Amino acid sequence: MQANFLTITSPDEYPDINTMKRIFSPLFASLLTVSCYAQDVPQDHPGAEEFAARVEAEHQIPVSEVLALVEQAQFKQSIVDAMTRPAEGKPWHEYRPIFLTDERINGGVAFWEENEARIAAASERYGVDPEYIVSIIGVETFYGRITGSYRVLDALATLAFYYPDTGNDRSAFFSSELMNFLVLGNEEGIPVTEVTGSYAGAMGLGQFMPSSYREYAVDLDGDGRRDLWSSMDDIVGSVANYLGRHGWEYGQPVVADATASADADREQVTRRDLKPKITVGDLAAMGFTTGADISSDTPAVVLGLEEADGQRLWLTFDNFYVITRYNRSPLYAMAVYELAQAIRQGKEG
Ligand SMILES: [Ca+2]
Repeated sequence: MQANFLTITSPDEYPDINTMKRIFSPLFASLLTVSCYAQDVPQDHPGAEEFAARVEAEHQIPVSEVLALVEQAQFKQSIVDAMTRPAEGKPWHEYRPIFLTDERINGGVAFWEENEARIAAASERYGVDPEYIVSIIGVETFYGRITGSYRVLDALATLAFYYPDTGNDRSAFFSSELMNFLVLGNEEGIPVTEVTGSYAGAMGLGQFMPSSYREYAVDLDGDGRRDLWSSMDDIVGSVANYLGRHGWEYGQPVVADATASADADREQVTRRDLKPKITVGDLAAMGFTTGADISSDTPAVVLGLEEADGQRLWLTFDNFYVITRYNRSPLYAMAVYELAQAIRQGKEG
């Protein structure tokens, strides 16, 4: 089309206005189409064919069907950028204020009161303290106010096929999540080219990744569908089921303040391996004690977090570890703990 335009060179060949309209209207129309709908042009992605072959082999979805969906995924630089600067990179004293706000605490009390019966039902059924169900939904999406505006298909394909070089290549994880997402679409009739979520592809009020959705989402309202976007019963039930299945123990401690003696074995202080293996009694013998009333045979970990004025120590227990199954960061789990306490206090008023 542009080549035709350039061939009009001499004045007497210059077309009249009606001819111009005939030439230009389709030209502008097509330019307009290209600029408005550029995002919908199918894209080839590196590794997409190999990925499609794996999906067919493992889940019997034909290669052609997989490729037709994956080609609709759009690479998003903003997703790569978000992945390279997660909030979990901040020190605790900067991370904490993001979540421990009056608005989020009061929002949690309101959310709990609005959903009192279903939260109580989920808490009882799955054996999870109710304030933690509320707190996780509060930290994840501010009780549904921020569920993410990225197309999940774009997020997962971008991170599966274009994972940024951060020294920790998680492309295989996102490739597996993309596979689970396509399977989820097949199994549950979720419109995979439409649904939105976080930049990492987490969905709904509880921000479930596709593999978690398939494994842990529940149909608590009994309508035959697991809907983590709009069924509040399914949402609170699924969060509770997730924690319950990962070993939550109702009414058991999550964390306790800790102090270290001058000769304490500082090697025990960690932020990485949060699975409790050493008992509170043995940790006391190594110099770490707590003022809380915790049985000496309770397994614990000594966690150190940076406050503005230096490191603060905590003992964390099995329930804290269960929260890290939702998000590996100890900052995340501590925010969930503190928000849960504040919401419970606010509710009991
Ligand atoms: Ca349902």
